[in-house]
This record gives sequence, structure tokens and C-alpha cells, in this order.
Amino acid sequence: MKERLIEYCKSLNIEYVGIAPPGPYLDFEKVWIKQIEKGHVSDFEEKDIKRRVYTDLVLEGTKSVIVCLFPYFTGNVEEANLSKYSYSLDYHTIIKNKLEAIGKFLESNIQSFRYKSFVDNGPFSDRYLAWKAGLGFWGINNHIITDKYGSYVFIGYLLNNYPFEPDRAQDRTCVQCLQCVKKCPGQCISGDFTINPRRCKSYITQKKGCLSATDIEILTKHDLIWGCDVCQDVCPHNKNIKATEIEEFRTNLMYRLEYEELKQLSNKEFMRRYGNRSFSWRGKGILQRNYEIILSK
Ligand code: B12
Ligand code: SF4
Ligand code: SF4
Repeated sequence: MKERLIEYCKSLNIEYVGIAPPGPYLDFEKVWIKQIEKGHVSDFEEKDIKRRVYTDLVLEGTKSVIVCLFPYFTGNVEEANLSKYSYSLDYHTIIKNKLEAIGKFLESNIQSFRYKSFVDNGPFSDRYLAWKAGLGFWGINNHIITDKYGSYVFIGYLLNNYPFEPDRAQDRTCVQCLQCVKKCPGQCISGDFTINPRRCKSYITQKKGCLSATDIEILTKHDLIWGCDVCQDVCPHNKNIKATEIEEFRTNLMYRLEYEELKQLSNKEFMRRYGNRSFSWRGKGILQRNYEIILSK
């Protein structure tokens, strides 16, 4: 069945598919508790620790996790003021559709097959699962990295009740050149494969409410009004990588938002134009705020 799964994924242009074992993920729990103790958490992770560790709490009877990578690199664009992950239409929708297609395919081939699919929005650490499924290795910049597409890969997975044979995690890390540590605008890369997300520019561009003086200093370190790519752009594992072959990540690309346009749009019109893009989920106000702070530097 695993071979048929891999074949089916190929037909969807999914090259990287692997199997992680079911939880408990006790090594992840240790890393996560340490992060919580240091206050190195953003508002976007699952709050219930156990739901990050025990697969049965999320899908009872989970016997394996099918993990897929979705490369999205299309090239470096100098005039961009949006981060690379948001050039295409919203990756959540694109990937969710593919994961659901896999789920439906398995439902029609395995009796009593049950699954739940997630991309970015699940309780588990997507990177941890991708590592367990043997799909990539850890980077000091926190990313899961592949040889062919570097770290510009999204991660999606299906918890399911079929005992697919688990793959082996890769026993290697990035080359540890520390370029990402030196160049990070928030100086927030700890050096032990974790970061302090509160000082991460990507987090600050999504943060609601008042920005502190430190936030503003970090935000104005470069021109992106949404996200940050520095720790990936400087990484030697991202040199000479292949561009994505997934059609949806090659088309409908948008690299920048113009201030004049943004300013004159109503919230409703903003959502009508851009509601299908990942940079829009915090609304127009946050983007306009970021833009104004960056323009005034
Ligand atoms: C919260 C969150 C954020 C926060 C915090 C990020 C962070 N580093 O923790 C903020 C808003 C800052 C953020 C930013 C970005 N994010 Co984000 N984010 C998430 C989210 C929702 C949860 C991450 C989380 O739990 N972090 C807590 C830490 C503890 O876990 P972790 O990063 O997953 O795991 C790393 C380490 O803790 C450590 N580790 C964990 N367990 C273990 C166990 C062992 C044994 C060892 C040795 C190490 C180890 O290594 C892991 C990988 O390096 C995930 C989706 C998800 N549900 O998993 C996406 C996710 C991590 N984000 C993603 C992306 C693309 C980004 C950005 C690149 C977007 C951008 N361009 O602006 C930046 C990158 C910032 C960075 N250097 O990490 C992708 C990463 C893909 C990849 N190839 O790695 C994910 C997986 C979404 C997805 N499904 O594709 N993000
Ligand atoms: S995304 Fe930017 S701010 Fe966040 S860790 Fe990477 S380089 Fe630092
Ligand atoms: S820039 Fe260097 S240290 Fe950072 S993730 Fe890449 S190889 Fe590792």
C-alpha cells in the first residue's frame, strides 16, 4: 500500500512523501517545554502541550502519519516587499486540496480508513513530523531542509489509522556556517535549532496591537512588509536549488503591494482582492502599519 501511496502522490506532483510513526513524541515535548520555560513562544502554536505529543488525542487510533513536502521557490525577486512564501495564492488552500485528495484516494482503497489532514494549522510541529518521516534535516535557522529544494518547502500531513511502515529520520544537520545567526534582523536564532519567535521579524509583521521600540527596530531592518526570508536567503543549502514544479506555486504570483493602493482600499475591498492570499489573514490594517513604519525609517 505504501508504494501505491507514493505512486499516487507522484501523480499529484508530490515528490517528497514519508511516514512518521504515531506519538508520543517525547523528544519534541522536551524541546517544547524548554521553549515555554524561556518564554520563547509565539501566539500561533497549539496551547495544549499534550495535543502536541499524543496523536491519539487528535485522531483516536492513529497508526501512522503521512507527511508531504511542497516546494515553493520560484526565484529571488529584488523588488519584492512580500515574503517568498506568500507570492502564490494561499498555500493552505492549495495544500489542503492535495492532502484531501490523498485522503480520499486511501479511503477508496483501504477499508475503514480514517484520517485528518493539516497544513500549518495542526497541533503538532510540522517540522518535527517531516524530520521523523525522513524528509529533511534540521537547520540552525530552525527550518527543515532538503537537498533538492533547500528549506523553501511547506509541510502537510495526514494522521491516519493505517499502519504504514515508518521511514527513518536523517541523522544529519545543516553545515552550521552560522550565516543565519549573524544576519538575522531580530538576532533571535539561538544556535540550538530553536529561535526566540518574539524577536523574529516574521512574527512582528503579523503581530497585533502596539509594537515596542525593539519591535520597530527589528521591523525596519529590511523592506519586507510581510514575513522575512533572511535566514533562508543566506543559507548555503538554498544555493542552486531547483524551482518548484507545482503549478499552483508557479502561477498567479504577486511580489509586492503598493502603499498608495493599500491606503485607499477599504477593509472589505482589500479582502475581496487579496482574501485568497496568505499575507491577508491579519487584515489590511496590520500591513498598512508595517508599511508606514518601514517607509518612515
Ligand atoms: C508558530 C509558527 C511560527 C512562529 C514561530 C516559528 C518558530 N521557529 O517556532 C513565527 C511567526 C515566528 C513563524 C515564522 C516563520 N514560519 Co512558521 N510556523 C509556526 C507553526 C504554526 C508552529 C511552529 C512551532 O511549533 N514552533 C515551536 C518549535 C519548538 O518547533 P519547530 O520550529 O516546529 O521545530 C524546530 C525546533 O524546535 C527543533 N526541534 C523540535 N523538535 C525537536 C526534536 C529534536 C530531537 C531535535 C534535535 C530538534 C527539535 O527543530 C525543529 C526544526 O528546526 C508552524 C506550523 C506547525 N503547526 O508546525 C509554522 C512553520 C514552522 N512555519 C513555516 C514558515 C515557512 C515560516 C517562515 C519561513 C515564514 C516567513 N518567510 O516569514 C518563518 C520562519 C521563521 C523561523 N526561522 O522559524 C513552515 C516551515 C517550513 C520548513 N521548511 O521548515 C511551517 C512548518 C508551516 C508549514 N506547514 O509549512 N512561524
Ligand atoms: S525569519 Fe527573519 S527574523 Fe525570523 S529567524 Fe529568520 S532571519 Fe531571523
Ligand atoms: S545559514 Fe548556515 S547555520 Fe544557518 S541553517 Fe543554513 S547552514 Fe545552517
